[in-house]
Amino acid sequence: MTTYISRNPACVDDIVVEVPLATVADVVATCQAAKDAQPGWAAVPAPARGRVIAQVGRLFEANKESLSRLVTREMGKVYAEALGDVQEVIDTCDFFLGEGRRLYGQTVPSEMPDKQLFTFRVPVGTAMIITAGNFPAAVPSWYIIPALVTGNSIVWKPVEQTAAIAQAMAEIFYAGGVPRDVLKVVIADGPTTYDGLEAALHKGLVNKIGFTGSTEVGRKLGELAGRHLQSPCLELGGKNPMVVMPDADIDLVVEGALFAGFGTAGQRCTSLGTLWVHRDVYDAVHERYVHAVENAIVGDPFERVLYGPMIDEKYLANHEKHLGLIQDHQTVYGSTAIGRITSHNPRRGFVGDPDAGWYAHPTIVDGIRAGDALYDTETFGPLVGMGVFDTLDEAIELANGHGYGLSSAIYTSDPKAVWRFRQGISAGMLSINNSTSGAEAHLPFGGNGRSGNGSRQSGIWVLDQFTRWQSMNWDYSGKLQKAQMDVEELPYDPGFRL
Ligand code: UN1
Repeated sequence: MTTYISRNPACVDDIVVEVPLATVADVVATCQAAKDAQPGWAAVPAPARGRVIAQVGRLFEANKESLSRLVTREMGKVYAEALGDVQEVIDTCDFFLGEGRRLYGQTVPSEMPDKQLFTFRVPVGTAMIITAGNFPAAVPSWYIIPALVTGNSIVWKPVEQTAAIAQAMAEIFYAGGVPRDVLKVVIADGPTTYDGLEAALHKGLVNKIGFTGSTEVGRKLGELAGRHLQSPCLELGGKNPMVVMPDADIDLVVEGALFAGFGTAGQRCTSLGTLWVHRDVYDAVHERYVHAVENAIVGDPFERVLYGPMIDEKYLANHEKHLGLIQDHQTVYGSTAIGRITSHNPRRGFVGDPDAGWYAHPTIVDGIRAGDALYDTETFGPLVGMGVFDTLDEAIELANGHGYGLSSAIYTSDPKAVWRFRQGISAGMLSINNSTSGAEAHLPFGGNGRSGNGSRQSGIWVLDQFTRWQSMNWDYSGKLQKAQMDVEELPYDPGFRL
């Protein structure tokens, strides 16, 4: 049996868990078990399912610190952010616990007498949820919680790097009252997951795919879902722009761009991609941003640092690969070196032992232009581009031109610029005078273009991902009344004028 060893990325000798990796047959069997359990769960009255979500929320709250410590230990985000990650699960439970008492349908008038129309939300069935490692608690919960309250069963395939977090979360769900077969966790590598999912779809065991991860994998899963006439919920990459107008508050810009670019070591799908600065304030922003990044503390994620290690070796290698995209007309700032931080390639002010983990220097790449490799490549690491613009229209074009459309931001004190930006930006989410990252858990979350297929998570909007509308008409007239044909027309006078 093949196993996966999940390690602490800040101290790779610390093994967090060793888990068996599922085979294709295991994935299919897991889907079958979840499929079999779904009708029973859907038969539980929705308010009772809502109570389960309330109980789950209480348990996440009671276990917030221990789960957050595990999040920091297994995936390396700083402890304050780990607390936020878990808080987002609690917020999501708070939002959806009442949905069991709503799940509203409508009563709709019929065009004929003695007939009534209705709509109902019906669960889609069994959902396969595949999630990334950067938000190991919050992002899965955005799928799992609304899927549960609406009566679906779930097979959750977290990324292997966060296997222990997934197992701990599943135990909290079970303790909160979710039946074990209604929420199944399966740990498998990418190709096995794909093949297992393909086989499960073929057997009719999966009715919905939810995926958070790369655009490349999203495309493959989108094709697979399409072959089975399904529309997946895809939350993919981003190259999130931050536009700085000449009237921006520069202190706020620097603070926002520091968090947006380097929080979670740049491994958020909402992380800042390129900081686009108006020519009039370029030098001022550049100087202060470089100063802030150079002086930021990197290191042990349990200490007071801006960011800790990369999620694992693979993520660090990916970051190093992106450093190879830096071109001659660009200049690098932000640290004493680039690439991996080690005792031989040190970072000033580093906290902890750099050789023990997968740490990367923060890197600002100055001089980004449309057409550069770094203009339209999502880097998913501590790398922020900087570029100049002269007009807002040009900034909007630069902000949209790469085809990603997840998050975006503008810093300005001019309401006209805000509204023009809102209208022109193609991203699904925009921030005014705020970071590109840090979305709240009850607004629609999702992107367009290379960032997703337009599906939205969170809040009331995600309900459309996990339910289908069923419409019903009830004719109690005792005769066949034909729609469009047997409709009474009231007389009117078409020639009437005052
Ligand atoms: C992600 O990176 O996949 O908006 C999700 C944010 C977080 C969620 C990010 N609340 O940054």
